[in-house]
Amino acid sequence: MPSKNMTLFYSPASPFARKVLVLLHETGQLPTVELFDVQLSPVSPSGEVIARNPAGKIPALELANGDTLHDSRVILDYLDHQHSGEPLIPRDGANRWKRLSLASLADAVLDAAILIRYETFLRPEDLHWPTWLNAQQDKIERVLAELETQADTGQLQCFDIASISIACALGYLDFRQPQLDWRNRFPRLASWYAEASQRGSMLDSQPPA
Ligand SMILES: N[C@@H](CCC(=O)N[C@@H](CS)C(=O)NCC(=O)O)C(=O)O
Repeated sequence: MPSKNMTLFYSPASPFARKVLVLLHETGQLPTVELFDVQLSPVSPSGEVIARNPAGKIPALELANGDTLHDSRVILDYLDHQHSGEPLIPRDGANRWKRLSLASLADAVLDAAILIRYETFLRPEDLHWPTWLNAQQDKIERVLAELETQADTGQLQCFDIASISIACALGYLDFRQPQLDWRNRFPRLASWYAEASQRGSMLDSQPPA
Protein backbone atom coordinates (compact mmCIF):
# COMPACT_ATOMS: atom_id res chain seq x y z
CA MET A 1 0.00 0.00 0.00
CA PRO A 2 1.68 3.30 -1.05
CA SER A 3 2.15 5.80 1.78
CA LYS A 4 0.04 8.94 1.81
CA ASN A 5 2.45 11.72 0.88
CA MET A 6 0.01 14.44 -0.15
CA THR A 7 -2.97 16.12 1.52
CA LEU A 8 -6.00 17.27 -0.44
CA PHE A 9 -8.00 20.09 1.15
CA TYR A 10 -11.47 19.53 -0.21
CA SER A 11 -15.17 19.29 0.53
CA PRO A 12 -17.43 16.45 -0.66
CA ALA A 13 -19.78 19.16 -2.03
CA SER A 14 -17.10 20.88 -4.13
CA PRO A 15 -17.30 19.96 -7.82
CA PHE A 16 -13.81 21.33 -8.45
CA ALA A 17 -12.45 19.04 -5.74
CA ARG A 18 -14.49 16.20 -7.23
CA LYS A 19 -12.54 16.50 -10.48
CA VAL A 20 -9.37 15.88 -8.49
CA LEU A 21 -10.90 12.88 -6.67
CA VAL A 22 -12.06 11.39 -9.97
CA LEU A 23 -8.64 11.75 -11.56
CA LEU A 24 -6.97 10.28 -8.47
CA HIS A 25 -9.35 7.32 -8.65
CA GLU A 26 -8.98 6.84 -12.41
CA THR A 27 -5.18 6.86 -12.17
CA GLY A 28 -4.92 4.66 -9.06
CA GLN A 29 -3.48 7.43 -6.90
CA LEU A 30 -6.19 7.71 -4.24
CA PRO A 31 -4.10 5.75 -1.69
CA THR A 32 -1.34 8.38 -1.88
CA VAL A 33 -3.54 11.25 -0.73
CA GLU A 34 -4.85 12.15 2.71
CA LEU A 35 -8.27 13.82 2.45
CA PHE A 36 -8.80 16.87 4.66
CA ASP A 37 -12.45 17.92 4.69
CA VAL A 38 -13.03 21.68 5.15
CA GLN A 39 -16.17 23.75 5.43
CA LEU A 40 -15.87 27.14 3.76
CA SER A 41 -17.53 29.80 1.68
CA PRO A 42 -16.34 33.19 0.42
CA VAL A 43 -17.84 34.80 3.53
CA SER A 44 -16.70 32.19 6.04
CA PRO A 45 -13.23 31.19 4.90
CA SER A 46 -11.13 28.37 6.36
CA GLY A 47 -7.90 29.32 8.13
CA GLU A 48 -6.44 25.90 7.23
CA VAL A 49 -7.00 26.67 3.55
CA ILE A 50 -5.91 30.32 3.66
CA ALA A 51 -2.63 29.24 5.25
CA ARG A 52 -1.95 27.23 2.10
CA ASN A 53 -3.84 29.20 -0.56
CA PRO A 54 -4.32 32.92 0.08
CA ALA A 55 -7.29 32.88 -2.29
CA GLY A 56 -8.99 30.69 0.31
CA LYS A 57 -10.31 28.24 -2.28
CA ILE A 58 -10.43 24.48 -2.53
CA PRO A 59 -9.18 22.21 -3.89
CA ALA A 60 -5.65 22.74 -2.59
CA LEU A 61 -3.07 19.96 -2.65
CA GLU A 62 -0.23 19.98 -0.14
CA LEU A 63 2.76 18.05 -1.44
CA ALA A 64 5.29 16.02 0.58
CA ASN A 65 7.79 18.92 0.49
CA GLY A 66 5.24 21.31 2.02
CA ASP A 67 4.46 23.18 -1.20
CA THR A 68 0.79 23.63 -2.00
CA LEU A 69 -0.80 23.52 -5.45
CA HIS A 70 -4.13 25.19 -5.96
CA ASP A 71 -6.75 25.54 -8.64
CA SER A 72 -8.17 22.24 -9.85
CA ARG A 73 -6.64 22.60 -13.31
CA VAL A 74 -3.13 22.95 -11.91
CA ILE A 75 -3.68 20.06 -9.50
CA LEU A 76 -5.05 17.80 -12.23
CA ASP A 77 -2.10 18.59 -14.47
CA TYR A 78 0.35 17.83 -11.66
CA LEU A 79 -1.34 14.56 -10.69
CA ASP A 80 -1.54 13.45 -14.30
CA HIS A 81 2.27 13.62 -14.35
CA GLN A 82 2.55 11.39 -11.26
CA HIS A 83 1.26 8.10 -12.70
CA SER A 84 2.60 5.78 -15.37
CA GLY A 85 -0.68 5.00 -17.18
CA GLU A 86 -2.10 6.67 -20.26
CA PRO A 87 -2.18 10.46 -19.63
CA LEU A 88 -5.66 11.87 -19.07
CA ILE A 89 -4.46 15.27 -20.29
CA PRO A 90 -2.83 14.93 -23.72
CA ARG A 91 0.79 16.01 -23.33
CA ASP A 92 1.06 17.94 -26.59
CA GLY A 93 -0.34 18.48 -30.05
CA ALA A 94 -3.65 19.95 -31.16
CA ASN A 95 -5.58 17.46 -29.05
CA ARG A 96 -4.11 18.91 -25.85
CA TRP A 97 -5.58 22.35 -26.50
CA LYS A 98 -8.83 20.88 -27.78
CA ARG A 99 -9.38 18.76 -24.68
CA LEU A 100 -8.31 21.51 -22.29
CA SER A 101 -10.66 23.97 -23.98
CA LEU A 102 -13.51 21.50 -23.67
CA ALA A 103 -12.63 20.99 -20.00
CA SER A 104 -12.67 24.75 -19.53
CA LEU A 105 -16.22 24.89 -20.90
CA ALA A 106 -17.24 22.46 -18.17
CA ASP A 107 -15.47 24.68 -15.64
CA ALA A 108 -17.47 27.62 -17.00
CA VAL A 109 -20.65 25.71 -16.12
CA LEU A 110 -19.25 25.21 -12.63
CA ASP A 111 -18.21 28.85 -12.25
CA ALA A 112 -21.72 29.99 -13.21
CA ALA A 113 -23.45 27.37 -11.05
CA ILE A 114 -21.31 28.25 -8.04
CA LEU A 115 -22.00 31.96 -8.49
CA ILE A 116 -25.71 31.15 -8.61
CA ARG A 117 -25.34 29.07 -5.45
CA TYR A 118 -23.55 31.89 -3.62
CA GLU A 119 -26.09 34.45 -4.81
CA THR A 120 -29.10 32.38 -3.77
CA PHE A 121 -27.72 30.70 -0.65
CA LEU A 122 -25.33 33.25 0.86
CA ARG A 123 -26.58 36.64 -0.25
CA PRO A 124 -29.54 38.10 1.67
CA GLU A 125 -32.73 37.55 -0.28
CA ASP A 126 -33.59 41.23 -0.67
CA LEU A 127 -30.23 41.71 -2.44
CA HIS A 128 -30.77 38.97 -5.04
CA TRP A 129 -30.38 40.25 -8.60
CA PRO A 130 -32.57 38.22 -11.01
CA THR A 131 -31.00 39.67 -14.18
CA TRP A 132 -27.57 38.56 -13.08
CA LEU A 133 -28.84 35.15 -11.97
CA ASN A 134 -30.53 34.66 -15.35
CA ALA A 135 -27.35 35.66 -17.16
CA GLN A 136 -25.40 32.96 -15.27
CA GLN A 137 -28.11 30.42 -16.04
CA ASP A 138 -27.95 31.39 -19.73
CA LYS A 139 -24.23 30.67 -19.73
CA ILE A 140 -24.94 27.18 -18.42
CA GLU A 141 -27.59 26.61 -21.06
CA ARG A 142 -25.30 27.74 -23.90
CA VAL A 143 -22.48 25.51 -22.76
CA LEU A 144 -24.78 22.51 -22.35
CA ALA A 145 -25.94 23.04 -25.96
CA GLU A 146 -22.31 22.89 -27.10
CA LEU A 147 -21.66 19.80 -24.96
CA GLU A 148 -24.70 18.15 -26.55
CA THR A 149 -22.99 18.61 -29.93
CA GLN A 150 -19.74 17.22 -28.54
CA ALA A 151 -21.57 14.16 -27.17
CA ASP A 152 -23.32 13.70 -30.51
CA THR A 153 -20.06 13.76 -32.46
CA GLY A 154 -18.34 11.19 -30.24
CA GLN A 155 -16.01 13.67 -28.54
CA LEU A 156 -16.76 12.32 -25.06
CA GLN A 157 -15.90 8.69 -25.69
CA CYS A 158 -12.58 8.88 -23.89
CA PHE A 159 -12.82 9.53 -20.14
CA ASP A 160 -10.05 12.10 -20.00
CA ILE A 161 -9.70 15.64 -18.61
CA ALA A 162 -12.59 16.93 -20.75
CA SER A 163 -14.97 14.09 -19.89
CA ILE A 164 -14.04 14.19 -16.19
CA SER A 165 -14.75 17.92 -16.06
CA ILE A 166 -18.04 17.59 -17.93
CA ALA A 167 -19.21 14.68 -15.76
CA CYS A 168 -18.41 16.65 -12.59
CA ALA A 169 -20.21 19.72 -13.96
CA LEU A 170 -23.35 17.70 -14.76
CA GLY A 171 -23.15 16.04 -11.34
CA TYR A 172 -23.04 19.46 -9.72
CA LEU A 173 -26.08 20.65 -11.70
CA ASP A 174 -28.00 17.59 -10.49
CA PHE A 175 -26.83 18.31 -6.93
CA ARG A 176 -27.62 22.04 -6.76
CA GLN A 177 -30.21 22.51 -9.50
CA PRO A 178 -32.28 19.30 -9.50
CA GLN A 179 -35.17 21.19 -11.05
CA LEU A 180 -33.14 22.14 -14.15
CA ASP A 181 -34.31 19.14 -16.19
CA TRP A 182 -31.38 19.46 -18.61
CA ARG A 183 -31.76 15.84 -19.76
CA ASN A 184 -34.91 16.60 -21.79
CA ARG A 185 -33.18 19.35 -23.74
CA PHE A 186 -29.84 17.56 -24.16
CA PRO A 187 -30.65 13.86 -24.61
CA ARG A 188 -27.29 12.75 -26.06
CA LEU A 189 -25.43 14.37 -23.23
CA ALA A 190 -27.88 12.70 -20.85
CA SER A 191 -27.26 9.28 -22.31
CA TRP A 192 -23.49 9.80 -22.18
CA TYR A 193 -23.75 10.93 -18.54
CA ALA A 194 -25.98 7.99 -17.60
CA GLU A 195 -23.00 5.75 -18.35
CA ALA A 196 -20.19 8.06 -17.20
CA SER A 197 -21.83 8.64 -13.83
CA GLN A 198 -21.71 4.89 -13.13
CA ARG A 199 -17.92 4.70 -13.26
CA GLY A 200 -16.37 3.75 -9.94
CA SER A 201 -14.57 7.11 -9.78
CA MET A 202 -17.86 8.98 -10.12
CA LEU A 203 -19.82 6.77 -7.74
CA ASP A 204 -17.09 7.05 -5.09
CA SER A 205 -17.02 10.86 -5.26
CA GLN A 206 -20.73 11.66 -5.26
CA PRO A 207 -21.73 14.84 -3.42
CA PRO A 208 -23.59 14.36 -0.12
CA ALA A 209 -27.25 13.33 -0.42
N1 LIG B 1 -10.96 27.87 -10.34
C1 LIG B 1 -10.97 27.21 -9.06
C2 LIG B 1 -12.34 27.35 -8.41
C3 LIG B 1 -12.36 26.74 -7.02
C4 LIG B 1 -13.60 27.17 -6.23
O1 LIG B 1 -14.29 28.12 -6.59
N2 LIG B 1 -13.84 26.47 -5.12
C5 LIG B 1 -14.92 26.84 -4.24
C6 LIG B 1 -15.56 25.60 -3.63
S1 LIG B 1 -16.37 24.67 -4.87
C7 LIG B 1 -14.32 27.63 -3.08
O2 LIG B 1 -13.28 27.28 -2.58
N3 LIG B 1 -15.02 28.69 -2.65
C8 LIG B 1 -14.62 29.50 -1.56
C9 LIG B 1 -14.33 30.91 -1.99
O3 LIG B 1 -14.59 31.25 -3.17
O4 LIG B 1 -13.85 31.67 -1.15
C10 LIG B 1 -10.59 25.74 -9.28
O5 LIG B 1 -10.72 25.24 -10.40
O6 LIG B 1 -10.10 25.10 -8.33
